[in-house]
Amino acid sequence: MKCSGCGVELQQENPAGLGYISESVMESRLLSGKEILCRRCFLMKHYGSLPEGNMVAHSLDNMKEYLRIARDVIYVIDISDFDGTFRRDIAALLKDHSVHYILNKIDLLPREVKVNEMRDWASGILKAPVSRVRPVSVLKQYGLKSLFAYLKSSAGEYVSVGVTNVGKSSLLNGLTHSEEITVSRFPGTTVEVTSRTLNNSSVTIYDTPGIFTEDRLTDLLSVEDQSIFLPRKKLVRSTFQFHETRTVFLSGFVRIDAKNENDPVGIFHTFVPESVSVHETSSNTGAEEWDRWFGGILKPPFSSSARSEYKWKSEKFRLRTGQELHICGLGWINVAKGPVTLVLTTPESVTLKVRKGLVGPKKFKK
Ligand SMILES: Nc1nc2c(ncn2[C@@H]2O[C@H](COP(=O)(O)OP(=O)(O)OP(=O)(O)O)[C@@H](O)[C@H]2O)c(=O)[nH]1
Ligand SMILES: [Mg+2]
Repeated sequence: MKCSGCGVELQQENPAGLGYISESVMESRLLSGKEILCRRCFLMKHYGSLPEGNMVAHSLDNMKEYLRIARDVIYVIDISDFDGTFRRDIAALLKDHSVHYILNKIDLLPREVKVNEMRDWASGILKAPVSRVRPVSVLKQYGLKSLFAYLKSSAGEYVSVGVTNVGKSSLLNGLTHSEEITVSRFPGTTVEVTSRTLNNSSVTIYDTPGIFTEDRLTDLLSVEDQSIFLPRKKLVRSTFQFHETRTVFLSGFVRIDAKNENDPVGIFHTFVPESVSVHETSSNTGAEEWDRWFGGILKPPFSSSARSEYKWKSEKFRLRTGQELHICGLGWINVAKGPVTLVLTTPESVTLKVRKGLVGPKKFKK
């Protein structure tokens, strides 16, 4: 028998292993007709906690296996971390597939970004027709009805893939009006492929474990910290207008030294989850102050850790009006009035990407 939350084969021998359920719990759940969940799913669903030692990291090699399941692929992307969740290495594996892109979590974007604009923007980057790019918010149940109609008209079987925490399992629950598949704020919730047939249709979708990445800022956080970090509300916009140089910290992990090249002022916005500290300070701020603030006034990290535990790099970018710099796993900087020169100091592993702005330069004046 399989766990109805994650699809793992249930077992009663090894309490530390996947699929464990004690004999007495199994009996009582069977008698009462309640869903049969493994201990891990039970704790995640009902207590929002992740039992220790139950992490399984899935890789691109695992994804190659999942892709054998169906020719039609649903690639779920988190629009609030577009460059961290739409990945060239995954895209390369999808060459022989028919790909349908889901931009999930659109509820996190600023109100000013209209759905059609983000759809056009993404379709340009993904090099896919607009019809193949479906913006949704599973949380707000936005776009699910039309997605359902679209999927019914396109194919019979889909395999849903993506990196961890983008909402793949939530999407399948949303499409089937159920809460059966385990969803959580922890990365790596799904550990086994599981499938559902959409109500009143012959469409089957396979949900797969999320691929773990190494270049998102969130990858540097503990699993607990990642769950605190995960945004539920709209990303917070902060605006910086400056004449000469300015230093801004986004969390303890990103230092931005900005230089205006414009006359008279440069303007940029930052967009980050509400749990991230945004701190503007003097450009003379030294390494000792930063060390002291790390994990204190500059969060994340939410738990105590030292800045010296990480290797750091500094990269310089010259950005024009309308361009953005995405910090994978954190958020982005939008240049409303450039050119500006930005020097970003971040942990070495974090990928930074210059892109055409999702937010147009005239959206927010200040
Ligand atoms: N804000 C917002 N959060 C969402 C949305 N959809 C899912 N989430 C949240 O994102 C987190 C991860 O959701 P899951 O469905 O478990 O993600 P997953 O891609 O299946 O993750 P793995 O199984 O770890 O690969 C949960 O906390 C969800 O509540 C959405 O539309 N908006
Ligand atoms: Mg999942």
